[in-house]
Amino acid sequence: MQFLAAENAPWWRSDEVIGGVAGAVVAAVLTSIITWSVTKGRLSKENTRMTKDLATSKLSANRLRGQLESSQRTVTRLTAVEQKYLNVRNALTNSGVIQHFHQPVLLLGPRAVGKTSLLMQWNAPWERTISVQSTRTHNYATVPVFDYQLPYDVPYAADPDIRTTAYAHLRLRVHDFPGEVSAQTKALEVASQEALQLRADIGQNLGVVLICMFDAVEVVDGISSETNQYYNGDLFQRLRIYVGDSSITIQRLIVVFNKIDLLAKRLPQLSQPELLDRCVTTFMKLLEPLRGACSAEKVCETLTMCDRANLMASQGGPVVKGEAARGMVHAISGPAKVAELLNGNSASTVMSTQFPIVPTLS
Ligand SMILES: Nc1nc2c(ncn2[C@@H]2O[C@H](COP(=O)(O)OP(=O)(O)OP(=O)(O)O)[C@@H](O)[C@H]2O)c(=O)[nH]1
Ligand SMILES: [Mg+2]
Repeated sequence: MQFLAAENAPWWRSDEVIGGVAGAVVAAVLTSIITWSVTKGRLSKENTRMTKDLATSKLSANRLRGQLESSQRTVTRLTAVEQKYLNVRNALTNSGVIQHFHQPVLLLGPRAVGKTSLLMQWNAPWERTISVQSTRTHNYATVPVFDYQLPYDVPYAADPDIRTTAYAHLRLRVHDFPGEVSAQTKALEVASQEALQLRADIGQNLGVVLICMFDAVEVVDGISSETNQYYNGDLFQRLRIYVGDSSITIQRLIVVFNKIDLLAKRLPQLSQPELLDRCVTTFMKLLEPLRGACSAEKVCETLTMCDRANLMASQGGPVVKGEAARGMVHAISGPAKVAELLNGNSASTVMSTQFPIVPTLS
């Protein structure tokens, strides 16, 4: 059976149908055009935005690439620096540091008793050609006592993260003065400065070492007026006061009777202990001004021969040096080191019995 429209045309050829289809097509086309147009506009905007974004991203990528390259260069440089630092660190760790400890020593005594000769025995014992001249101004020399490795590591000063081996170098700083009374002001000044320095450096109540020298021949010839004036000079009076107010501490008083060779020639019948006794008896009263400045156990005495013209016969220099170093070795290295290094190398202590034990100030 067939559906026929009016005038016998097929149903799909009827005007109504055609019109409806056309309308629908036109509507669809229009819709598509509008949709396309709207979409195109949006896409175009989107495209513009994305193009911008892309450009921005490219810029950003370029910047990041630049930063990456710069960082890579930095990393390369820092890797080299790190390697250098590790090398330096290794070198410093293995190098060790030296801690210097100085014991101040003051050589005191009138003209020509042999102060400079004693110092030269310590400072340049191999030098036989230097003739000793009268000292014109204060000077000092550093005399090594001994060096050793400390039993602990210490932080390196330049970088405390680095710990390294420490070596202690113990030395005497020996001050030599002219033997005139006028040089005593300088000696007192040096004693005060050294006392301060010692407290700052070592922090213990160490003090200065005084070496009071005498010309032993005065046992026979009588005490000279120069010797009398020197030991009754301002220095010894003032030292008592400074010790009293704790500005200066005397670590050790070493009394040295020098030129024992000449005294022995004058008194050939006496043995060395007898010569020493004669010296003690003769010179003891000259140390009267130091009574109260120094307690008995700090006093010792010895005979010496320091003539450089006869070095082979020299005597007593190492004993004086050992006594001067004793307090510092004890404080820094301990009593065992004192026993190891200084036993059998000590001065006698006859005079100490004549010093008051408790310091007194008038
Ligand atoms: N025979 C002998 N002569 C000595 C001895 N010690 C020093 N002398 C000599 O004594 C003289 C004076 O010695 P110095 O060491 O200059 O004495 P000083 O105490 O430094 O003298 P000043 O610097 O003037 O205060 C020098 O000619 C030394 O060679 C000694 O033990 N025996
Ligand atoms: Mg001198």
